[in-house]
Amino acid sequence: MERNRPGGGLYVLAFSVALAVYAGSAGGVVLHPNPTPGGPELEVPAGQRPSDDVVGRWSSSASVVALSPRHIITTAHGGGGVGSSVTIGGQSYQVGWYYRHPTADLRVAVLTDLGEEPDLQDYVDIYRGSDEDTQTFVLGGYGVGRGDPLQTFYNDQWVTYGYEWGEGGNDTLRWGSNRIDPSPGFDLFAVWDGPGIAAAVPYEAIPADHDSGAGWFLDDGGEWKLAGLTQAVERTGESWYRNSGNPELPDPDEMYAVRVSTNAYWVDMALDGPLAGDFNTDGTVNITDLGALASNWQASGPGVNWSDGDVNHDGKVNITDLGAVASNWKHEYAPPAAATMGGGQPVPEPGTLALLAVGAAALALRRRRKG
Ligand SMILES: [Ca+2]
Ligand SMILES: [Ca+2]
Ligand SMILES: [Ca+2]
Repeated sequence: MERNRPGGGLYVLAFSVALAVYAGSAGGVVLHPNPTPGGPELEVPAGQRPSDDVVGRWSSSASVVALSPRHIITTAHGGGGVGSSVTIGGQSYQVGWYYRHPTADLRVAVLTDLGEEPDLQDYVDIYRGSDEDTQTFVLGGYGVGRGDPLQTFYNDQWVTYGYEWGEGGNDTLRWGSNRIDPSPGFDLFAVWDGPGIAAAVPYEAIPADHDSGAGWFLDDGGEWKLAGLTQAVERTGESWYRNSGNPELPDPDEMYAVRVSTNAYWVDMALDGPLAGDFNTDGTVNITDLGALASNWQASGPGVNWSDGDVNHDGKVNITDLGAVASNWKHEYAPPAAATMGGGQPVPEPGTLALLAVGAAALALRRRRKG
């Protein structure tokens, strides 16, 4: 069967203002309905899933997962900048700044508060194993959830082959489940099987709009760990589990998540804080970072981010930030554990000399970009 692949027509669960303003409050991931008329929603029960306070939402766009008292992680494509709001654990915070992964669809944001420091009580560690495939995971997200059934007339009766997405915004958290299927060459992968299919798990679910950045959690010896972040689904606006032309045939929609375990080093670095001046968070302070700073030289405003060259988070890119680049010039990030094992820190270069060299290079870069 011909399948779409990420980057080749898959629907990325992106920011959607239009959906956010609709009335109504369907929510969360798309779950199959209870076959008992009037029965409760078939949602993963409390006690078999992480705490509700672990998953939040980034303004009216994506879902997020808490990793520390003040750090959240989500996909990079989900939208929302510095100063936008994140609601998690029953509280709203501001995004102070965020770190964007140099290649993967990931970013870690640091929350700030207008009054006291954020102190999230519930958060999870990341999954560090490489045995995700075939494991059953729990999926939590603030997506739009299930809407009306999609039906086709077949063998003298109406048969449901899928569901439209709901029309709510991202105001409701819902918990589903699924099984990770092996998919060589891709990150985490699963399909939305129909009820009664042998491969289906209890509370079989698929993400919908606003579930970008929603967590795929694995039970790691009794502790919930973050294994993936929802990135894309096969179809937009609706989810299928049977073939629309012949509903006797299963046709489960695909879903994808960014794998966290293979990016563990980067996530740890983002939580620890990258080197001052490492604006693209690749672990080194070099000409690429200087270029980022140079192209935003003297920029100021509430939306200025770390990636723009703002080391000290004052909303300005200026000589203070350039000084940090100079002090760490050509330095490489070392995890805290390595530093205490006698690895030592790189010897700083003579500050003034480096600052002069870096400053001259910044100006040269800037002139070249202008010209
Ligand atoms: Ca499945
Ligand atoms: Ca860098
Ligand atoms: Ca600054």
